[in-house]
This record gives sequence, C-alpha cells and structure tokens, in this order.
Amino acid sequence: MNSILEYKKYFIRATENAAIACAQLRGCKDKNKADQAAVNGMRVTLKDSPVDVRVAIGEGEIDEAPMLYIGEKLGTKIKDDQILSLDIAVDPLECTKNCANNSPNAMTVMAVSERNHLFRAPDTYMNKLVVGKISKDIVSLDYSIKENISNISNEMNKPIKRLKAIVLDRERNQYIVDELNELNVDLEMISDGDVAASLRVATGEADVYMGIGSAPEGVIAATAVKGLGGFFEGRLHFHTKEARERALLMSDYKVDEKINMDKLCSSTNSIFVATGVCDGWIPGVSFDGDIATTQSFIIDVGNNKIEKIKNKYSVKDINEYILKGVK
Ligand code: VTB
Repeated sequence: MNSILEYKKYFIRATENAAIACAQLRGCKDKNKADQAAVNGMRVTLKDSPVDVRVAIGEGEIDEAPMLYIGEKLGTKIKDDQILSLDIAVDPLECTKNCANNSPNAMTVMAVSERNHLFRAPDTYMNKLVVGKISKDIVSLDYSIKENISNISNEMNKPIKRLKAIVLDRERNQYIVDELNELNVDLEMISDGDVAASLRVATGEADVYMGIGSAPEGVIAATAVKGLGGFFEGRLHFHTKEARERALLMSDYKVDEKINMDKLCSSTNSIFVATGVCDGWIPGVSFDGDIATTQSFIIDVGNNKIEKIKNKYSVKDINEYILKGVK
C-alpha cells in the first residue's frame, strides 16, 4: 500500500498557494473575499496535482455551488487505479475573520487520509475536548468540567490555578467559562481559531481546550491532535432542531454520541497540513517585494512527527498560476 507521505508535497503546495493568495488580502475587512482567494489557490493547485482526491469536508454541498464542494474529485490521477485514493477535509481559510482583520492565527489547513477514513461531519457545531499526551487517558466529555480539571491537575502534577485552559468566546460556552472561573483555572478566551487552540494544547503550550466550535474543523483538528499523540473527543452540538434533523437524515451513526479521534480520523496513513496566513501559532506569510515566504507545519499521523517547512515563491508567478487555473 502506498504511503500518503509520497504525496505530501502536493498538499503542502495547495495550502501554501492558498495562504499566499489570501495573505495579500490581510486586513481587507472582507472575509468572503479573503476566503474565496484561499479557495481558488487551494483548488487550482489540487486540480493540477498527480493525486486522486475527493473532498470529504469542504466549502458546502454541490447544490450551493461552492468550489471544493463535498464529493468533488480533484487531481490528475482520478482514473488511475494504481494510485492511492484519498479523502481531504479542508478549511481553505480557517479564521476568515482574522485574515480580514489581520489578527492572529488565520491559516490554510487540511487533513488528508485514505478514502473513507475521515468522519464526514455535518455542517453544524461540535463540543470538543482536547488535552495533550500526559492527560490523554483521564478525561472524557462524559465527565463534569470539574472532574476533568481535577484529573488533569493530578495527572500533570500542577495546581488547578496553574492549569491553562482555552475556550472560544461565545455565549454558548459561557457555562464552561463560569465553571472554570469558579475553579480558578488560568483561562484564555479566544475570539476565533479553535484549530490553532487544539494544536497549542496538543503541543503543550496550554493544558486543555474545551467548548463548542464548528464540527467540520473538528475533524481537521482531531487528525492533527492524533498525530501529536494527544486526545481529542467531540460530540455534535445542534443549535437548531433543523440542524439535528438534517444530521439524522444524512448519518448512519448515532448523532448524539461522543466521537473519539480514532473515528474522526480512522487511519494512521494520514497527514495534517497547515500554512500560516497571519502570524500566530504558525508564522504568517511575509512579503518582501515579489517574494513571499511561507511557513507550514506537516503532521505525519503514522509516525507522530511534526515537520516545519519554509519556502519562498514569486508572488507574481503564484497569482498568475491561480488566475489561469480559475478561468
Ligand atoms: C469556531 C472557531 C473557528 O468557526 O469554530 C467558529 O473556532 C464557529 O463558531 O475558528 P461561530 O459560528 O460562533 O463563529 C471558526 O471561526 C471558523 O472555523
């Protein structure tokens, strides 16, 4: 069986080109425009790559007419049986708002795995719990917040007040914030970007991420956390009755059950790829005249390895390449 690593360079080029495209729009205040630039960069690059890729999680469904729609097939080898068939979960621009406002942690990301090994999360919310390697066996979405925190504190041998927790700043997560404050945890609220938050926890920069964010990004983050040896658990969260009914129709699983990271990404023949757009956990694209310097992280899930890659490209060449591909 082929290793996914043979194809990694194509996926890195896709997140790099997407990042160069949307980084030119940093601070433009128009998140849809920035997102579209990233989608174009990612899609054109994947379309031209010698891979057989299907979008498992993308920008929406075919009838909504987006590019990178769920089920879209990309690559120049989609008819060749010899090649490994892959699924991708993409977020061409995670934190679109942050790119539009030029604030931290916007990045272009994707998870790549063997066909049918990425959980096809519906477009809804997910309650997420992420910890690093040390605490991986002692937490659960079935435990209370207090139990999880006290277990992490014991396992890490750190007093609760020194435990760093990250929570997405949303009304729906207020009950978590209240409990963590009561427990006196060192709490960091983020306005957006729970993929970066999950990565920070899995690499030991913080001790726990909890709360409700987007479900599709949960699959991408879970792939990364799995490759970093951490723990990721999710449970779909429906903000409307319709969202739950839609998920019930689409799914062959129990939509209220918790989903562990080995179901979210069920193959070790997987990679997570991300390129920074705005400075944050990954440095953003820097421009010097016509030269763009990109910084990317690749997590090899099978070998638990993280690799950092820095590349330089001509902005003019990349822009022309994307423009030609979009036409
Ligand atoms: C969060 C955030 C992401 O989506 O998941 C958010 O972490 C969804 O929440 O970075 P809202 O609908 O309340 O904004 C992102 O902002 C983008 O994926």
